[in-house]
Amino acid sequence: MRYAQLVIGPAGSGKSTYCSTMVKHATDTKRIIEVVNLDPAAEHFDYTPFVDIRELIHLDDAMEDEELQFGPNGGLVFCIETLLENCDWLEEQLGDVDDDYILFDCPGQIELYTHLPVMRRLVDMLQRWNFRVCAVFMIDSQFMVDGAKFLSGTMAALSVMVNLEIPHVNILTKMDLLSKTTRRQLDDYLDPDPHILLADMRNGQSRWHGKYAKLTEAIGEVIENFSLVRFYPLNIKDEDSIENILLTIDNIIQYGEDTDVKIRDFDEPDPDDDE
Ligand SMILES: Nc1nc2c(ncn2[C@@H]2O[C@H](COP(=O)(O)OP(=O)(O)OP(=O)(O)O)[C@@H](O)[C@H]2O)c(=O)[nH]1
Ligand SMILES: [Mg+2]
Repeated sequence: MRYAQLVIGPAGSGKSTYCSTMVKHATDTKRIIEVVNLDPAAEHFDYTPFVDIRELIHLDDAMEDEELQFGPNGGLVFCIETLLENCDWLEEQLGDVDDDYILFDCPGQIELYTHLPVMRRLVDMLQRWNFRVCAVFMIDSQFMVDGAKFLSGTMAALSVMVNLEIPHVNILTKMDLLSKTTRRQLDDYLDPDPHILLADMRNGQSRWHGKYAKLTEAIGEVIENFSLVRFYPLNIKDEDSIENILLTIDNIIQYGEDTDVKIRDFDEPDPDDDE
């Protein structure tokens, strides 16, 4: 079995920083985690990519081509489609190593995840190659500290979940940038009770809420009834926080399960054996 995290989320939410943080943490704990850069427009990141889409196609190739003449957004979709058409290239680059663990650092164009089929096709491909894939959706914590923004972030997370249909974890990034007071406020949002959050909106002077109160409440009920959305805070300056996130995702994709079983067999011998 092989293991993959599909690191996705809006522009600037912290995807590439997350990848380099995880690689560093893995090295410190004697684990190997590789990163594949899937952003054809990336200019800078702090990790050495194991595979880099820019070696196949760069965003400039799509934008500067006389015939294609794409803008930045269409160009990006074109690049990902080109990657899918060249799946042999990706397969060869990834090799075939059992038990490898790879983070896919994806572009920040939210349409790729909410309604276009390209990422779903990428997931299908990875699954065919024996990868167990978890979607890791980044949201900037600074945009999640009031009811309306929370609702909007939640809806984005939900549409990604529905579009990709794979195990999914939401990460609140940049926790180190929040003040202590704001961090405390954020607690209400981590395991959200929509009633409390919506009550906040109702009590505020939101014109939106006045007009669309029933809609907002219906959305709140969907979130609650399906227990779909939960957020894990990540502070990249705190090793425990990084380790917790990694453990959570490892459990979801059942990384290291075989090793656990072996250890358990050794630690807990069958009592009948003594007789
Ligand atoms: N303080 C702090 N800054 C962060 C954190 N994560 C990201 N940043 C900063 O936020 C900016 C964007 O981070 P990136 O990791 O490039 O975000 P991205 O999601 O890969 O962005 P795109 O690929 O352009 O969509 C950079 O200036 C980072 O240094 C964090 O946890 N803490
Ligand atoms: Mg990036």
